[in-house]
Amino acid sequence: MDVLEKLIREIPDEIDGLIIKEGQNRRYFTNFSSTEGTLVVTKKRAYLLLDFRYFEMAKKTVKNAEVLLYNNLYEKIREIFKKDSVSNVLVETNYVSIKQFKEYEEKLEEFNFKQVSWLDDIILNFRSVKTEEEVEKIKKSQEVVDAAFAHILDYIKKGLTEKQIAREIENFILDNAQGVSFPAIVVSGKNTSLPHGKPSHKALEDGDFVTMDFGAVLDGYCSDMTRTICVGKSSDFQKELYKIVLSGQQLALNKIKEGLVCSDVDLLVRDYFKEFSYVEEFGHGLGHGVGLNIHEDPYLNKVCKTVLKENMVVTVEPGLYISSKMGLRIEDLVVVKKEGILNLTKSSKELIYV
Ligand SMILES: [Mn+2]
Repeated sequence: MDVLEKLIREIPDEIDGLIIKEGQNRRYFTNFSSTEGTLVVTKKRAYLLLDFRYFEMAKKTVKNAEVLLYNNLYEKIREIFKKDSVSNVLVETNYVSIKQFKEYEEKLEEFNFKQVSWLDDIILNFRSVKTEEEVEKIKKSQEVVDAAFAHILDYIKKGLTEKQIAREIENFILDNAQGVSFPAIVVSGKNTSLPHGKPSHKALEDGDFVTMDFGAVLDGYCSDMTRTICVGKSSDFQKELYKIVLSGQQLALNKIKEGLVCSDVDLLVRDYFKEFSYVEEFGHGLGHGVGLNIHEDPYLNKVCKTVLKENMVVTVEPGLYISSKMGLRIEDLVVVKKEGILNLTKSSKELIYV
């Protein structure tokens, strides 16, 4: 069933109308991307309100909502609400500022605006479970970053700076996708102890770990991967640390399937690292959902009690960071299935030397 149709069916009795403003939410429901727009949903149908810039294009492509051109947004919303006998309206509490909310109340005073999180919750729920088309788009997006990794292995060598490598990764992604899903992280040597360090002018030296974390946006959908490689020779300690992180990740990859609670998956890896006395060294969550946004529900962390469902797409990215010495992270992007996972990341995870 169409997601917008599904949303209309689930509107609670006491609500008659919804206003959806946030760009990715609008895109999710209508498959139409625009910087400005308003999706108005009533129990009868959905309306996408656009200005002159987008109207003609949307009219041609949007199938599941009536596309309307507006000059005065509030007048247009009033028309729709009157026609469809709306009195109680929900807006997105996550995105609507207090100022904006007051404006709705003032400009559309005959309607009753409510601030409850039902709308935000249901949108997050919907978006966390991907359709087959969405999975396909994320898969294609991930293929670009796998190719970017292969490309960077040819390029990377001692003497190049973190910034040069980050730029090379980003250029590759820009040539092969719509954009990057976040600025590429490339850190080396001591800088690898910072999970989200910024690429610097530091050049790669013998014995450095190099952690590269990057992603693409293709057809609106994000991808995300991390690999850590080694320059020259690695110490026994580096080999050992790499092995622990990799087996921690493998543990989670073997276990993840529909029905597990997110925080339990995180705990599994956390407990495994504890066996090696690493606790503080794994200071971030195990993973996060990926879709139209690079970070979205569900989160594989200590607090997320979401139960994994088939076709949720999550990263699995354990890391260990030894303060001001070194660190490493390995990240794959996977689709949750009934009996396991589909790993979208194809790049090798053996410790690669350059
Ligand atoms: Mn990630």
